[in-house]
Amino acid sequence: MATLELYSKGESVWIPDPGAVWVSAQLLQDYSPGEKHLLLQLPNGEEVHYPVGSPSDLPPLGNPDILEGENDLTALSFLHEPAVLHNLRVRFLDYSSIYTYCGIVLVAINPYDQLPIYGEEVIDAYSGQDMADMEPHIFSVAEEAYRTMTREEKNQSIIISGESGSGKTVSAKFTMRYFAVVGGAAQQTSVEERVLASNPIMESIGNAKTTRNDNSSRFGKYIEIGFGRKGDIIGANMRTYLLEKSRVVFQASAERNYHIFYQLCASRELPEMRSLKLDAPEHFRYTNRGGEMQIPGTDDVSDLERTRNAFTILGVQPDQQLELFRILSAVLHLGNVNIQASGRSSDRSYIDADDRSLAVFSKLLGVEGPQMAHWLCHRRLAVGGEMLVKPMSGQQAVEARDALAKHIYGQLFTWTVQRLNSALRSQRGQTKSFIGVLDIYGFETFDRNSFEQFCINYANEKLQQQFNRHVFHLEQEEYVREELAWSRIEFSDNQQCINLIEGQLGLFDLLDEECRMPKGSDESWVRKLYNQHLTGKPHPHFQKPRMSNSAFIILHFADTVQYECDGFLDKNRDTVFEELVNILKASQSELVAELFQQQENVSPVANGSVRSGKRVTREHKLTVGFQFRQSLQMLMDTLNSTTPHYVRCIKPNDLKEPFMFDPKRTVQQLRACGVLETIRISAAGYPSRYRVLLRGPQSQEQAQASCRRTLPQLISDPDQYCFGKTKVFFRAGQVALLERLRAERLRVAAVIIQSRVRGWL
Ligand code: AD9
Ligand code: MG
Repeated sequence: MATLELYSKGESVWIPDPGAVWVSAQLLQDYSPGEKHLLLQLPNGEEVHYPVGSPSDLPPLGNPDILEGENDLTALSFLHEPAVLHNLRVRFLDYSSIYTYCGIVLVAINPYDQLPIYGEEVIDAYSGQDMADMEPHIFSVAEEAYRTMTREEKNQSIIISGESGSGKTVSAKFTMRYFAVVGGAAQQTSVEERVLASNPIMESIGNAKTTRNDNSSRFGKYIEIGFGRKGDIIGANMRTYLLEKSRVVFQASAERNYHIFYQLCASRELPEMRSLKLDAPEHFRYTNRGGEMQIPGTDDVSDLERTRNAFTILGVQPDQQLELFRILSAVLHLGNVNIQASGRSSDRSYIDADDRSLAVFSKLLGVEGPQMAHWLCHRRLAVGGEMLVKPMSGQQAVEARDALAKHIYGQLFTWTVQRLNSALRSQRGQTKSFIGVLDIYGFETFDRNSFEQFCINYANEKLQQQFNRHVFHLEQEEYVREELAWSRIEFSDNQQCINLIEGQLGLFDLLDEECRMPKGSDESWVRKLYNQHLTGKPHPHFQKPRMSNSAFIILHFADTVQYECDGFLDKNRDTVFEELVNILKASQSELVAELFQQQENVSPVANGSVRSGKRVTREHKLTVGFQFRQSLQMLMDTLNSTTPHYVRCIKPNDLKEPFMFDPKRTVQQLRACGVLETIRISAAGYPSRYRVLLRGPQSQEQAQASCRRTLPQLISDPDQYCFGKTKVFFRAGQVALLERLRAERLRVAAVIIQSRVRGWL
């Protein structure tokens, strides 16, 4: 709560507005406690009575004009949502400044416009500079990480988050380019070139057009760039998270499958591509579901050329590239295999002996067509100790075919990452330290949320916790360093919500258990969740929607999200039938055989679950959820062992319009990415610090002494400030108070000067 005396005539306050979220209004009268209204003037001149039941209803105060456009939000005297929003908007719209600090976080607003701020000369300007001396920039974060790494010989990480289309991947690429320049030899050597070449490859196989972003990354990535003793890049290694495999077989309206498929289709007339028997993407079931095959401004043919060049730079030879393309084309042909239903109640299925797509698929992968056809439509079951072969219904066979396609793609993706990693491994001795760049999906809430959103939002809870703990740690360290008479600051942790998800009898735990049950179902899992977390003492972060028995609600730090349970079990199991994989393992193609050697989620022979048609995973540790939890824990361990730097990307409008600022969308993201939470944390302590800035020949002691003398006269409540060893710490609002006094002093001085000039005094 700001000091009441600041609510005086002429001051500005922020009041809620349905369109602009917040609008500024001027106080026309002083406020005194007990009054039921504030008399305000809106920007359009209208006067309104703003109801004030009690002082806690008072609207947030505006910041002094002098702080407008500050490049660090934590320098604002009042740290609240309207102030943050206003400041970001002023910088973005009036100064075209897309970057702003918020303490240790860099906020980056997507300009949707090519800005001349990323050239090599800009990199040179930032290189070697102190972050505090430079305008906020993605390069200043990169430089800070690089300098800290060389100075302290400690690993660093740059954690980039934000919603889809906010600019994470672009930012990650800029940091990589920065390192390639500052950590490169005088002439670009093959190492930096290889590190950068990994980007187009990963984008071809892991990015796709969605309704939100024409080049949306459908996986999370953490790339560690290794540096040698002289601060030069010597290698890299990446880890990926949760590729969206469902896209391989289905795309929502106006979306596309992974870029690589369209690149291949577009290049089908090239002589070396002829054998792949490709067609236009309209003709493949796996590429035409979204209805739009072209991305304006994108040329799939030249993009494939770029992909191939990048592969070559990374040492994947053209013949091996063709092997990869063969497998990818086979996936497309697999999708066109026609499965026919038969039998009295359509409980059987078959594939025509002359199905052309099956023939091409089998030829491309070097496998037996008839075997494939048989095992796409049948399944082996153990019933009473005996092995039976059961026909599958048309629907089941289609699912089996799609599961196989997703599996092949997933294996190919993993293989490519491993292949790139071995090409990027340092050949010039030991890595001294690394800088890891994390480009990971931000918090997501859709109209319908499923397993994917659940995993993504869980990852964001973990990252937010890491962030909170780090911020607190830093704050506390500063208080200790300044020897403040203050021991610990309290902070709210999201551990409870994390426990709900990953703890014992938590959501993942019960999900894995349900997956192990032969007759497990999504509905029975969600019932167990209600039982576990609502009966007795209800979990504070868990709720059941009133109108549904097949959904659950989690109160995340960023938002409240309802998840539909439908499909959780299947997505968590993510299995394919063993017989199909065995056929691929026996492929004549070396690469195909290699891809399927290490098996993860292959269903063993099912156990009596004939009627339910469910696939069974026996090994609990192989569920997608289990693997995701594990890889995330490894990521957290890595991040915690590094010095973190944070970048929060904001998408300012949904129309991809250059320099257009939608306050509603922006506020929503500021809340979701934890920027406002950080502000809240800072505001709970001493957010404003002024170094003692006194002119004249005063010694440090004299300056401090005059501060100690003066402040009690200016600020009556001694709890509102605190003297550290080298700084004075102010509570929120106090800087505004001092600024006002200063402005008044200046006004008086100005009047005096004017009067003198005019000869009145
Ligand atoms: V997703 O979660 O992978 O769907 P990202 O990665 O957050 O998403 P991306 O980096 O791909 O978004 O940015 C989306 C688009 O915004 C880019 O293709 C550019 O057209 C645009 N963009 C983002 N950042 C900048 C920038 N600094 N300058 C200009 C930008 N354009
Ligand atoms: Mg991306």
